[in-house]
Amino acid sequence: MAVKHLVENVRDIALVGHRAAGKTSLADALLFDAHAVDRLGSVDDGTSVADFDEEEHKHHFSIDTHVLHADHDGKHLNILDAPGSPDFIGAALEALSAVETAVVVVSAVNGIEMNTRRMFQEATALGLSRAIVINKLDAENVDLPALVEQIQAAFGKNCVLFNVPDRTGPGMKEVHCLLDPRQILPPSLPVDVPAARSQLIEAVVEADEALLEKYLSEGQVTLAELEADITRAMDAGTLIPIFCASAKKDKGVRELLDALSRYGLSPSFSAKRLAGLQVGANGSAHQLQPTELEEFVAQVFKVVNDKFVGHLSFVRVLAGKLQHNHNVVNLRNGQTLRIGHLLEVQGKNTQQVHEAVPGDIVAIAKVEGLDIGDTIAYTASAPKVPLPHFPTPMFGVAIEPKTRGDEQKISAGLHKLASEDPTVKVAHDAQTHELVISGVSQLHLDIIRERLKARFGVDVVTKEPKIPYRETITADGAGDHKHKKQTGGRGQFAEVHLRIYPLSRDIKDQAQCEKEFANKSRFEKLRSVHYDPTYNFAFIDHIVGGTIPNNFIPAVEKGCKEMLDRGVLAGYRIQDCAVEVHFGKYHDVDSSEAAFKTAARQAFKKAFLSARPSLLEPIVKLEITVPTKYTGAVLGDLPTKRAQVENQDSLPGDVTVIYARAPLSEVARYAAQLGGMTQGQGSYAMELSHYEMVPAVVQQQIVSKAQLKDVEEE
Ligand SMILES: Nc1nc2c(ncn2[C@@H]2O[C@H](COP(=O)(O)OP(=O)(O)OP(=O)(O)O)[C@@H](O)[C@H]2O)c(=O)[nH]1
Ligand SMILES: [Mg+2]
Repeated sequence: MAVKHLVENVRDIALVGHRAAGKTSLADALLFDAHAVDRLGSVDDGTSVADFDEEEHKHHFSIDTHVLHADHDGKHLNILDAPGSPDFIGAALEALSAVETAVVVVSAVNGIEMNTRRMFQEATALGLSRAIVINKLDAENVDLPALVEQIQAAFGKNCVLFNVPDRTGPGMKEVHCLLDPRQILPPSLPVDVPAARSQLIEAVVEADEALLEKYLSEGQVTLAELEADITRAMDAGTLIPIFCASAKKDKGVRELLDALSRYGLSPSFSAKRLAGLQVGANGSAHQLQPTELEEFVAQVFKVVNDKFVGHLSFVRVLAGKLQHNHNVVNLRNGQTLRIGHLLEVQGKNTQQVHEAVPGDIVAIAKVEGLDIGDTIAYTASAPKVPLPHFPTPMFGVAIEPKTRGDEQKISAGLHKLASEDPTVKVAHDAQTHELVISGVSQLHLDIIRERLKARFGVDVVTKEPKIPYRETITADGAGDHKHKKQTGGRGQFAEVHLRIYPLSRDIKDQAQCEKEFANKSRFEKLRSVHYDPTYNFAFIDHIVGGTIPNNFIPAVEKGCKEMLDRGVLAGYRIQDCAVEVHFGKYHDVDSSEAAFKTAARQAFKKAFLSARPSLLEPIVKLEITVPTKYTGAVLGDLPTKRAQVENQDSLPGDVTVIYARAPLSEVARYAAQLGGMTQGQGSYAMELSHYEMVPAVVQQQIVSKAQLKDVEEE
């Protein structure tokens, strides 16, 4: 049973950055140097403690955020190793939502990359303290001063070297700390030591007015004075220390561990994050504090459904103490949940603990009903922690089982996988009857598919999801049908005559429909009207003289409504029309409900086709955010997608937002195209705006494709 720690001795750290910068290698080295493991794990030979998952071994990249911990120098470090591929951004954002410090790992070989920037910005937006690790300094041809310059240009002058390697390249042996103003360092170091040291000192003293004044007037400060102010400077963001390392060669790792333990922010600094969360009754209400004595509040930041350990919900305790064998309330739905086992997690290994204090990151075992972002507490009146922000997935594919009968398993598996990843959404499209899964990218969904197979044993085929077109008419029309069959015994007979009219989209309910459309001035002998808002459809009974007996009228209406879902032109849902039944014939013996339904369906088809039918397509609103230098390229490309640009805005940091509307069919794969145009730096949000008529040429293509399919199916 692990020992309990004091809040001020906890350090919560997320390792983030671009793909393959060496975050997982660094995590393994940190564990090794802290003696949390006996052997230095390696991503290359599959012995990493962090990347233990089957798919991670196969692909050689991280997919999930892995939870690790180590004790060092009297401190308890929770280390969250996040994936660096933008495809798994959801997992990286989960990690950031649970920590005080983001360690942004940069590859010395590649410098700043797309996701380095994104992660740095996300950490800044969350108000986290940030540090940078330049990793892979053992590689050939590394230019350290140029890297530092690049980092400062991108993230600010407050990014300063904290230590320096004796040399870069395969011969790298150690790193030297720049902090002590009086320490004399070897002259051969690969940077300008006095200049780097001044930058470091200035960044530290800037957070402390008295010390800054002393430094400006006397020109020097002591090591003790600097050390006393580092944490404050990291909290204020005046200091973003850059550490030098080679994770693979285990160089600079011990020094990083020392610095994070000694100067890193403890959970006591999470007060900012708790701002505005009130506890207690009105009179005595106070701000939630990150202390053990406070009311207990924790937030779920990661969920796993493991084959072996079962369901695990990872929580970050924000205030108070979480104890095992207690009930908690899920503040999202008021549900009471029994917490049995609490686990401290080291990669795939777990160890039971009795309790957790603010800053602790533990997993709750085998409790269903907790989603990412949920707040749990002992009392239902506790404050709800705001939900972390995750991007809305826009890359969709339709999923079908390879083996018939697997539908149930697929749906259950996908919902489990979606519960683990806030950037996966699963939806059953009622209109197209497809199971559509949306994610960040093709790779992201490929991994989901692999996991579906590995964990739930189901194979699926994917295809582009259908665009939910709709059908309507643009003119009045008419159609009739005589259904007559004589096959031995009792025959079938029904004849139905219909007229069809476009119905204005402004009509919203039965009363309005009666007032503005289905009234006696238009239909002289009107008997009844049934309005259906789902389809903006009206069924009008205008039968005179009982040519269709009253008891068969509902069958006529049913027949027409069946066609609304089936569609006539190309199999899409019909909307905005009214049907009038005005004449028919029946047979005393052979007429039946079924016969009238069939006759009505056929009459409806004919009437619909005579009324200049048209396809409607969904138009989406797009909000596209790009670095300003790509604005021209994006604006030039939009018209090729039948898009209309409506507005454009400049944001701080040389970013432009473009507002446009475009047909969904043209931008269903926009993620990849925008990525290509902006070197992966563009993003967009998309939502439904309205339905519009499809251009005639496009309509022809869709209709002829649908007819081909009809023939095949017959
Ligand atoms: N030369 C050298 N290679 C390294 C170092 N650190 C990691 N690597 C190699 O870089 C590759 C990627 O390392 P990972 O640790 O998986 O990188 P990561 O940042 O975790 O990657 P993702 O999680 O997929 O974003 C592996 O082949 C490592 O062996 C280093 O310090 N020097
Ligand atoms: Mg990794």
